[in-house]
Formats: sequence, C-alpha cells, structure tokens
Amino acid sequence: MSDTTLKATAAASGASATERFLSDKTGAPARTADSERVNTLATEVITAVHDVIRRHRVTYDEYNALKSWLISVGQDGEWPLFLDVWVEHVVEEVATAGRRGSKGTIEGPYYVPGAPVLPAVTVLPMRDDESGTPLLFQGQVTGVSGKPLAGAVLEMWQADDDGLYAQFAPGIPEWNLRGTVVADAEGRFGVTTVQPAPYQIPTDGSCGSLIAAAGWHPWRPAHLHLKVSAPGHEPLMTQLYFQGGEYVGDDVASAVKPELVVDPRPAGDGGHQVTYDFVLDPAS
Ligand code: MBD
Ligand code: FE
Repeated sequence: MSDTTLKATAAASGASATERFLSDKTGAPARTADSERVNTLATEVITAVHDVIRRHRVTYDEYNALKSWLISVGQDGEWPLFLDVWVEHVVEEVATAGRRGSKGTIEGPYYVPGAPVLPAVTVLPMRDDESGTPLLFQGQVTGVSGKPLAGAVLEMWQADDDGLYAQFAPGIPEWNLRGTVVADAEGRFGVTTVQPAPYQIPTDGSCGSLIAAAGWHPWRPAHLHLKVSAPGHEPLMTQLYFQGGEYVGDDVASAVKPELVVDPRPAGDGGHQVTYDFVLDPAS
C-alpha cells in the first residue's frame, strides 16, 4: 500500500472493534454467572498473577509499565484485539471439545452481522478493480450423519489483498468481501472471491508495542472467516487457511488447525478453486 493515510491505525480499527463488540448482544457480558463461579475464576487469575510476580521478582518499574500498558490497551480500543489474539483460542478449544462435526476456530474481532444476503452461487461484494487472485470456494453443508442441510447459511468475511477488513480500515466499501450466502436445497454453495493477504496486527498501538517489546511478530496467516449455521444445528465458527502460505505454522493468534488448511488448485482462468465441506453438529 503506497498511501499511508489509508493504513488501518490501531486507534481507528480498535475503536470500531470495541464499538462492534459492545453493540452485539451475543458479545454482551454474561449476567448469569453466579458469585461462586466469579469468586473461583477471579481468585485463580489474580493468584496466577501473584505467582508470576514472585517467581520472576517483578519490580516496581515493571509493575508501573504494566499499569500504563493496560491503560493504553483501553484507550486504543484494543481489548477486543488483545483478547481474541491471545486468549480466545483456548476458550474456543474448551467450548467445542465435544463436537463430532467440522473443527472450528476463533471468531476474532472483525465479524459484523447483517452482511448482504447472497444466493448459493454468487460473487462476494467487491470493488470493480479488486486486487488479488480470484478464488472459487465451493462445497456442501451436511449434518454428522451426512444428510445435506437445506437452509444452511454461510456468513463470510475476509481481509482484502492488502490484508485490510471493510469497516475496520478506512476507504473500503462497507460490505466489501463480506456476505451471507444461502446454500441451495442440498446445502451446496459456490462463492467467487479473491484470496486474502496475511493480516498484520496494527504496529502503532498497545498490542503492537507488546509484540515489539517481546520480540514477537504481528502476523496472522491469510484466512477466510466463516460462520456456518442451519436450523436445528450448532453454528460453526471457523476459518480456512492456505497451504504453504506465510505464517500458517506461526499464527500470532494460535488459531490454525491442520483440518482448516486448504490447498486451492489453479482453475484455468488464472484463478484458484477449492472445495471444502462443512459438517454441523446437532443443536445441543
Ligand atoms: C484478525 O483478522 C483475526 O482474524 C483475529 C483472530 C485477530 C485479529 C485479526
Ligand atoms: Fe481475521
């Protein structure tokens, strides 16, 4: 990207991600937790922090650096980013441990409900001059018995060829590379899109400064996000990655699983093509 004014700054994408989380009912804080549960979890987290301080003889300078960093995470709006990158994958692991259908993975901070509704064979909304390798992504949604699921819906969202997400980076049409695809009566779909680029955590905010200070890297491998649902079934939150792509083996968000890595083949028109089927568990 040549025009640096079009870069997604930490403060801009963080503010959007925070706003999105707060306005999404499914993201609202659980109000049902009983005090015994809160007591257990809060006590164990705080005790784990005490253990680290004792084990590493944490100094007042380090304590104050932590305090100012935590304040800046909130000021930058980067709590959704921080939590989804470094914590969510374990929550997802615990939440889906009993599943028999397709593996899922984390949602991340950039899902937006209500993307344009599209037919089973479709093109994701994109700019006339959208850059990137064209990708035909097709497959079928079934239950664990193999029964095709009529009425399956695939919500898709992804970064563009610059690694940027519509609604979280400036200058991109609202629903670019976002859609709600309604599969056909056999649960089949065929979506034309472009291959996304790897995603870089903003380097100018508090998550970026943690990454730099710790000597980590800020990258997620290129990925497609999907939320697949069908009546009477557990929704599947997942992502697909590309075989041989950068950072597939070293995702900053620890969200890659072997079952989620696809290997698109040349489609003949200069684009690529991949088939991936989704198996949904029955609603619990
Ligand atoms: C992303 O695009 C993403 O998917 C996650 C989990 C975290 C940050 C950016
Ligand atoms: Fe993402």
